[in-house]
Amino acid sequence: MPPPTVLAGLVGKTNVGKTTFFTAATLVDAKIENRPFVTISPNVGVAYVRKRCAHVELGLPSCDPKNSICLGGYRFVPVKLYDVAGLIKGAHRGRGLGNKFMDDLRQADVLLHVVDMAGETDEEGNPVRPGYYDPLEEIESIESEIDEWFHGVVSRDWTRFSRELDVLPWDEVVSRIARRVSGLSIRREHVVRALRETKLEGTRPGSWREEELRLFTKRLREVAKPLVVVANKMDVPEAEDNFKRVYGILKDRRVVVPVSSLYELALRRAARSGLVSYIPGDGDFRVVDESRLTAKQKSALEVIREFMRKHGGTGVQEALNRAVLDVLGMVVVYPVENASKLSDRHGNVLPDAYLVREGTTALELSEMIHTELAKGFIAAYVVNRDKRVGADYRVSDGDVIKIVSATARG
Ligand SMILES: Nc1nc2c(ncn2[C@@H]2O[C@H](COP(=O)(O)OP(=O)(O)O)[C@@H](O)[C@H]2O)c(=O)[nH]1
Ligand SMILES: [Mg+2]
Repeated sequence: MPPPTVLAGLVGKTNVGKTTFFTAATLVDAKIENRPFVTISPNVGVAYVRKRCAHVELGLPSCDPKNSICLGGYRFVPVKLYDVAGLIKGAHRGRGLGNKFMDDLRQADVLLHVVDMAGETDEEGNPVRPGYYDPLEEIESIESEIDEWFHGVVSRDWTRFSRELDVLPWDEVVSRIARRVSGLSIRREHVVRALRETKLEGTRPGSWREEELRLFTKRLREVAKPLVVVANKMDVPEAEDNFKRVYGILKDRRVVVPVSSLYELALRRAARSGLVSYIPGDGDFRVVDESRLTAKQKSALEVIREFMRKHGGTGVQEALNRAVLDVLGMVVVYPVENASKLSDRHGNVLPDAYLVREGTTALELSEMIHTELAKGFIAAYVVNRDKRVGADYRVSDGDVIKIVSATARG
């Protein structure tokens, strides 16, 4: 079973740019064979994290990606992106599209909270003049909405549930809690961490007061569904001051990325129609043929270039990368069958890039490649480090790995 696909959910109130971000992030101009990429359903699509491709690191001229894309020396590894229904106050009580929203949220591994940094939408998402609404308020109210929902789900019928726990050994207590929240894509290790960090480890859940239960559910939400702030609409002048202030307040506890989804969308569309050459995540782009551009297009592109110069890009790719690579701590590894050609058995060079959790072992990786391979696991050969390792080896970012197995296929 290949590694589970990471799910990132775009959350936020209405009119902040979720759909613009979603459309931009899932619009990739690349020749892809038989891949169910781009939009899976109206609000589920494939976006990518971007890493230097191993073929560049290893000094090879090119590669033959199958499960991912290589553009300009960067490997784009797919993740699933949800454009979640707009969230409004009271959604956790089923207001608006509350229930649909919460269903989408259940599955997410990480949340991209899209915020209108220009402050041109009020609490309910209605347009107002730029600078009118305080984005910090938006950040806090959406977060507490999510926390409320989460608390409601986890603490349902808690009194009865927790009494049953009190007679069990601690290990079993943790397992029962983990089982209770497994439908929210929460793993046991998340539960363990949240209990430890709230100093509730080893205590009797039946004796927790309401505030201790709240402390636990809040921490569990933060651990299992971390939020990254997408400070969107940074191209609007009023956004600048808001960003400085919000960043100053949040920087120690949140990843906050300045973004213009609008500019990224414009660039990806221009790239698709062949007007510019642009690799998502780059700090600049190139006009392919000046003579095909109208004066209006030219000046629009210049404005975008100016923005990118200031921020190092449009921020869309950066937000995805920070969420998946930094906040979730995922790494990219390249399994190969043929260690000398760095290829699969058909000679495709570096065909697959797997996005896996940091700390994944060589044995776990072999299970993701093929269960048969894992059954006969003998050792792994880390090609880029020229090192033979055992089942417990923890993979590092950029590893090219050949599994040596008694049951190897082919
Ligand atoms: N200036 C600016 N406008 C944006 C940006 N992203 C989205 N918008 C505009 O904000 C409005 C709402 O965008 P939409 O993506 O539909 O928001 P959603 O309701 O959160 O999905 C549209 O008019 C967009 O063009 C951005 O980065 N900059
Ligand atoms: Mg939308």
